[in-house]
Amino acid sequence: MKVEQVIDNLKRRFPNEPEYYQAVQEVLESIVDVYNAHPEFEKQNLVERLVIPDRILSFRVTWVDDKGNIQTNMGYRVQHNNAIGPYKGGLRFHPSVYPGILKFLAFEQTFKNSLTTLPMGGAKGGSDFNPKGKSDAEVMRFCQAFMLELNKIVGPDTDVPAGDIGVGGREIGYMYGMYKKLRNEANGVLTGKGLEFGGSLIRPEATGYGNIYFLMNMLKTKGIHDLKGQVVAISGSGNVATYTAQKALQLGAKVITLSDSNGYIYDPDGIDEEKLAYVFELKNVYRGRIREYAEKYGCKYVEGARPWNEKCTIALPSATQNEITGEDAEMLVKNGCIAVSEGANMPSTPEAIDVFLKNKILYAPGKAANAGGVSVSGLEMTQNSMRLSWTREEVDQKLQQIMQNIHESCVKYGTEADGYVNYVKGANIAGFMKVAKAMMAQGVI
Ligand code: NDP
Ligand code: 2IT
Repeated sequence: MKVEQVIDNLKRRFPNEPEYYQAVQEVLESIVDVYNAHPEFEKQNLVERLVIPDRILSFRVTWVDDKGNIQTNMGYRVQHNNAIGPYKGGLRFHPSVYPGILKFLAFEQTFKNSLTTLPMGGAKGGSDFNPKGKSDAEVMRFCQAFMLELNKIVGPDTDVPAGDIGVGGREIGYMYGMYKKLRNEANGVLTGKGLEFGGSLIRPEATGYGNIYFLMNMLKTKGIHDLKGQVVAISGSGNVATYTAQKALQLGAKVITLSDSNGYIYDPDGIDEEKLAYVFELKNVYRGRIREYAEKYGCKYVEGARPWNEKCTIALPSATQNEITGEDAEMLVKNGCIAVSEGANMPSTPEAIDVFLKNKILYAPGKAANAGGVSVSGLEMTQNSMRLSWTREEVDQKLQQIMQNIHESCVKYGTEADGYVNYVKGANIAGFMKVAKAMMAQGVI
């Protein structure tokens, strides 16, 4: 395999999809030596079969807004790879959604899901629908119209979507209702469902909690066993960011920042339990902006910027892709940051990753660190199949064990000659090997 050649072919076949090339390039650069050490992989052209999605469904979504106007959006589902289990991955509703974003996310998801130890393939979907400023009724009508098409290719043993940016419990509920209406089947076709109808305890918390569990595993390798004295910068203020903050607080950290797409707040006193409860309400009930936190608590708000210039010892990017540039990374390291653990998918640019690795800080890529979310989705699928539900403690215990296992896989495949653990390499090789072996065993399909 020649990485440049594979990327050039992708660029020719799928023009103007930079995030997709970026994700593929990072993985291929990590696995190229292992791949080339297995001539049977090249003989089966495994690499092309692995980087190109199995199939992509695109569709028009038509819905009626509150004023009676007829609106259209694009909807997509990218089914990337099902070598190790049913397609699995979230749905993103955001104006920036286009096939290149979903292809990068579905590609990443395949390796992430492989790392979880659970039998799940990789997929991603979504729409360029913008939920901001829409009424509940508009969101419901959009979700119903979206499921009218999506239902044709999903199913509990085929493809199991969940949430991502712009898709949380409310949207999953509306989509699940429509799926049942269309198919007359009550099953585990979606994860992240409400607790009353098959959802798993800890699923809302899982990505954030899982990221902190992964971080603790990394810190343990440096003899650090809690977060007392650590100053934590978090970006985002949605599902992942808020539960990350909650678990970090429980372990004694001082959390100083949160953000949204308009700007970030810096609270030098730390965001405590009470202030965090306000953020949950602000985000989930009023669907407000993080600026309102600064107004309520009288702290600094910086419009149009990300939090990475603030001095911290741990950074947990939890908003979106490419939100940490090379310059941001330099600043983080200069300010004494010892660990970066990614709640978001691909939040660090390639330049930022280089800075973290060169400075040999603890750096966990999203496909390892944020795998807790999809892991508990996998546990939700298991509970649905068995038609029972586990307690909070049981699910949390399983989540902790999975994050520990992922950490061990990264250490196994990512430890370098000088003892430094390159978690990027570790996660990519571990994730790849399982998918590759499954594909080889199943023939040319
Ligand atoms: P939410 O929609 O709940 O929250 C997203 C947060 O990120 C919001 O604060 C949002 O601000 C901000 N954000 C979104 N897009 C941008 C942007 N382009 N620039 C700046 N800020 C932005 O989503 P989640 O918390 O679920 O997802 C956050 C990240 O975590 C994503 O990368 C997602 O792929 C990843 N992830 C999510 C998992 C899950 O289980 N939900 C699992 C694993 C990873 P605003 O309100 O202004 O848009
Ligand atoms: O990026 C992700 O792992 C998710 N958005 C969660 C996917 C899932 O199926 O729970």
